[in-house]
Amino acid sequence: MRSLTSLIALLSCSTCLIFAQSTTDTGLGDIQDAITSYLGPSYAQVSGSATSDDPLPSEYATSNKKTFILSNDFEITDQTQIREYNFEIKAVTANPDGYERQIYTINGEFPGPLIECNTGDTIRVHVKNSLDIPQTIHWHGISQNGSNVMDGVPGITQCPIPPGQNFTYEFPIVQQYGTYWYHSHFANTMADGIAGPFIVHSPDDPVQRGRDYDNERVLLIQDWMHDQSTDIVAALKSADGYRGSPGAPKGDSILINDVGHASPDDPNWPEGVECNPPPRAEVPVIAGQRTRFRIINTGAHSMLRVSMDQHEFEVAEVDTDPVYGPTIHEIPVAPAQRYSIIVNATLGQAGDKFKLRVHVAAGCMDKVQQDTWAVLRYTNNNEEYDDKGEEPEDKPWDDLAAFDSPCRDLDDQYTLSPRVAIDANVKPLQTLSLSSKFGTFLGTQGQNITGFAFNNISFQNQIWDPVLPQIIDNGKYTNENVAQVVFDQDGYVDLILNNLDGGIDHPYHLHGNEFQLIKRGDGNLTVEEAQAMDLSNIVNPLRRDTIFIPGNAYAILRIRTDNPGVWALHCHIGWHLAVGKLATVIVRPQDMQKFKQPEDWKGLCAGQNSTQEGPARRSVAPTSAPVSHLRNPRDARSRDRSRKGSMRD
Ligand SMILES: [Cu+2]
Repeated sequence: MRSLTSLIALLSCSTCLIFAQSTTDTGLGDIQDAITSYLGPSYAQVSGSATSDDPLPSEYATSNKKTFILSNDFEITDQTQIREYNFEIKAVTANPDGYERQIYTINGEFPGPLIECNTGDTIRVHVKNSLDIPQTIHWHGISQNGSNVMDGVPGITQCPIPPGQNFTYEFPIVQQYGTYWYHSHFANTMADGIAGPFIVHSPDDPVQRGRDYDNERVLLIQDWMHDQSTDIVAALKSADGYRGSPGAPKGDSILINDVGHASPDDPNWPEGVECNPPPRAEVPVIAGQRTRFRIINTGAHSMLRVSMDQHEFEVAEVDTDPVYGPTIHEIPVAPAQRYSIIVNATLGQAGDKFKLRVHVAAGCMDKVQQDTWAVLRYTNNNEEYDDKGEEPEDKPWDDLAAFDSPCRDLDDQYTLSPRVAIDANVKPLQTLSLSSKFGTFLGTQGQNITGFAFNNISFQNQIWDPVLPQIIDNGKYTNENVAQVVFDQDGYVDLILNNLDGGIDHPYHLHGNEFQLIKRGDGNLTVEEAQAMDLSNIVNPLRRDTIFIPGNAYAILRIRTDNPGVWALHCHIGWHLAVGKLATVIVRPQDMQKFKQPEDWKGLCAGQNSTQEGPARRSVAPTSAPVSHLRNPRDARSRDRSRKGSMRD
């Protein structure tokens, strides 16, 4: 039996995970003309060859330029409206990096369609779940003030949408603007492709089009796996782990705007399978103009560092908050974090090209170097060129971080001052802490659970018996399947996050609230120690919703409790979330009892087994071989591939 020490050692090196299913209109108007067959005709032929013997869906993923190139025709206004979208979650086939696999998509698009709106708009998304597993969609960074029931966390704020069923998410954008995104919150199926950008404009945004920049782009970066996330999570929970480790896997490749470049030389590449990477992604800018890139790390594990050869950039937004930031050569982006950077394309003319690099920050992973690049292309009007995707000259900045240098958030290295200044100038009414670590914990059934926990409770998701309706009905939540901290005061409170894992860094995300980052420090901090500090006069601290905390370190977050609700706080490394790393921050439960419980929302739970536990848990500590239905992803894939190969010939 593996000792805890060796488990932790394995966790501090790296590993992996992945998911997929079916068609509809996107709600985005003339979107169809911009949709192109994903990765060209040589792959389209594959789509007709699938049979019931073949696990790959017959439909092929599409890619939509409008997801990445925001139109200046979008009217930024305080006139509000309802923005309506149809999302069908379905499995299709895609080859984003040379390896063809089933992925999960919204409407067959990879990435999911752009949601774009103004502050004050109401978002209405009709979701149809055409997968054979349940699903939910979470709107990352949206406060859901007054609409907690729409937060999209199965087992916390709702029962998931069962296979074949529909649910409509509807919520107003209250006083917020900036760079958001949406993704599945069911197990780690986000890692199979259910994610997309969500941009909120406002005339009040201090970073203004026309004054501070000329054009806008979305830049999505992520690590990517060749196996379905369900297979990877199942393997992580087994005695053997995934690829021999219980640790979160290193990506098989890195995608930039959902295109990557896997290598058959990778030790995990299945034998006998062809590697046919698509052309590198082209990221167009307008020559002579300033582009605001809204960078979103949609990945499941890696912190990624982004740079553009010969181009410095100004950091202008952190998560959703406009900031006065540094002008730098490279920016680290942890999973789920967002940054806006402004790049001036003054080094050439239309047709010129430069490398846009993404490097894995491997200092907090397995210390194996992993990089990729896309083409930063100067254009007149986003046109394409004959040498599309071909390698630009290699001219990296000479001060890029070493691949194995420590993983640190940008605020650990530079001052980032919110442009809308808010001082932290009151004494917090309450201070509470959540301490998280990897280990073996006691489950609700008295069983041992190996995984991650907050305050010694490893999340066991009672997926069909969510927390929120229980608090609405009873004013409190008494089950012990998920850690909770309760802030019942109306004002400002402090939450201490302690990362007790020696060798593992984590990106923590708090739903429903952005927080002021009051303090970071090494070691662990008690509530008493925090209360003894003078934390009542901090000038304009950084605000954000996702923070990267190194191992054996802490952060103090200040939260304004003006948003009653049950808010998930979890690690955004999807593989860690899937093995228990989620807690709840319950804000003013007495005021939650006024919440309305929509009939269709309650209906999602109807007829389900409320005692069943969902996928985001780690079952009894593995002491025997995995059960037979948990196929070894690699073996299964090899079989699938060989069959496919012969059909193709
Ligand atoms: Cu984590």
